Amino acid sequence: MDAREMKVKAAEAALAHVEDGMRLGIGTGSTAEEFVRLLAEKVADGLQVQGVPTSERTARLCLELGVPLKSLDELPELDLTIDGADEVDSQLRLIKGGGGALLREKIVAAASSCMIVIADETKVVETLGRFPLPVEVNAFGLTSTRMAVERAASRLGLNGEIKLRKSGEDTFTTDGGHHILDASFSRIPDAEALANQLNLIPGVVEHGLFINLASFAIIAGEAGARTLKA
Ligand code: ABF
Repeated sequence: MDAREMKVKAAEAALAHVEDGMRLGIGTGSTAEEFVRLLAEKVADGLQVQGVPTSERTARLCLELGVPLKSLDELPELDLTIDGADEVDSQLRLIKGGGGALLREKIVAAASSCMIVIADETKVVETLGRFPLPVEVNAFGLTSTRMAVERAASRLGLNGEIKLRKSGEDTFTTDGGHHILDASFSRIPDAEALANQLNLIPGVVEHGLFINLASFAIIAGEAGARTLKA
């Protein structure tokens, strides 16, 4: 089974949890896009859902495929969010934000009664951190904020390159108009401690550590899709 087939398998399994009339948070990334394609087929067959997209990219795909959308202000409480991840550990702690949508993804996930993570086997790790941690920062005082992130990480014994994300020659800008620092810590043994420290830094808008947000994960591997619960 190739990577795309695994993403489809995870998306198919997640779709089984979507009930008629649900208010759905719809994630960003290639796995979430497979979910949108399958969801659109069900909508075409009569499934009634209202979707809240976590990125402009996802919104465009939903509109193209006929998935009805509302804003989070119109639907402030969601029944279920389906979203991808860059890393998942055994406690369902996630690293997200590789796609640059972490702020809206976290807001939507937090507004949802249930969050299902869909991912292929390669995303499951014993310890978070192999994937560089995205930290969304305000454009004002960028260098000061990066230095504050370095200090906070260093206090926790975490060191590694912290790079400003680029988009070609330009600095990457999120849907919210912010920038992203990608922090390569290699291993993050205490995700909660790092999350708490990052939350204290004024210029940090959000970070890609998703803790206590996922209800469970659907992980697709060679043998099919399995459920990962904390
Ligand atoms: C998104 O899914 C991001 O938070 C995360 O980076 C991405 C993973 O993308 P993919 O499913 O393409 O691996 O939610």
